[in-house]
Amino acid sequence: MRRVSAKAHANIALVKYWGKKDEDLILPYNNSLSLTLDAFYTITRVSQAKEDCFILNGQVQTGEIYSDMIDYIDLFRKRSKIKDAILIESKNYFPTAAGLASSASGFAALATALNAYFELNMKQKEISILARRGSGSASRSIYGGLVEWLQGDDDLSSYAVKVDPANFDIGMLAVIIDDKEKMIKSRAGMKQTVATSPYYSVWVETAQQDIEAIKKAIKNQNVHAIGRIAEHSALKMHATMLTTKPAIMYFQDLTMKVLHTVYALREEGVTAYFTMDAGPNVKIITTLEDKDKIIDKLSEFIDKDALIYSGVGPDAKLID
Ligand code: 2P0
Repeated sequence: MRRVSAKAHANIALVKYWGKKDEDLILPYNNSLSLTLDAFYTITRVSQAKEDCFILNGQVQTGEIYSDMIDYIDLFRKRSKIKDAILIESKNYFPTAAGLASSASGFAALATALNAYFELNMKQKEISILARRGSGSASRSIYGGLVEWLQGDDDLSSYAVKVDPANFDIGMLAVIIDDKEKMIKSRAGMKQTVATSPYYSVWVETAQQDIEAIKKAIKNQNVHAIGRIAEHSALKMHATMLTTKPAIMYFQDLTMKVLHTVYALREEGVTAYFTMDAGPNVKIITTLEDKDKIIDKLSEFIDKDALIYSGVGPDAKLID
């Protein structure tokens, strides 16, 4: 029986993606840039089957999730001589119910596995394009280190590239404030922001400056400059969310307490900068050297299990 498995790691954007100029192809309005994380990953196995089936974290998927998955598989199957029905078994290995997005590592692992299963022989660039068709941020999880998603202007020009392997001391401390399903999913939220936020045009206009600045900071391996730019990008993205009609507000009381603790730690000379995605959880950009100082301070009011540090993760790859 034919069978392949792949592993891909999650990523957190330092310069964020928020809003699509093409919703079908998933083309973003701006380039984004992320750090791939070692501690969070997905393993996906694809095997020959009598009929298509999708099992996610042990649960057979039905309805729209299943039919969307068939459409996704067909992107690969149509290009291949192999026309097998397949079983997809995908499992997220996140240390707790992390409340972190798993669609990035999920579609990156799946695209990597489907490329091999259907013998398409695609290179990483083409795999990134097809990962993007599943979920925008998945385009970036094809690579380890620091990765830029080039927005492009059509299907073939929108893909990720590795900017830097990040062979220096940088990592992220995930602070899990709420692991429940988010209020508003990213896909619906960003659509509403593009349609109604008066700040959206400013977001698009300034994103490219952030990309240029952070690439310079990366070249200099300057974690403080990287952190400053990332924090600013996250706050700008949340400003577009807050000014969406109706408002999209992911901040909770505890979120605010964590953000102010980051400011206080920074005053004391600790390397700590925050970023946030479409949810109340905070990720703190820091170093292996300083992470314990942050954990000590945050564990005064947050459970230690909810504080997960991760270093830099590798490229998506096939595994045995
Ligand atoms: C990012 N996020 O750059 C941004 C920041 C959340 C906030 O990419 O519709 O799951 O599948 O392309 O990639 C989450 O959105 O959305 C995301 P789709 P995706 O990481």
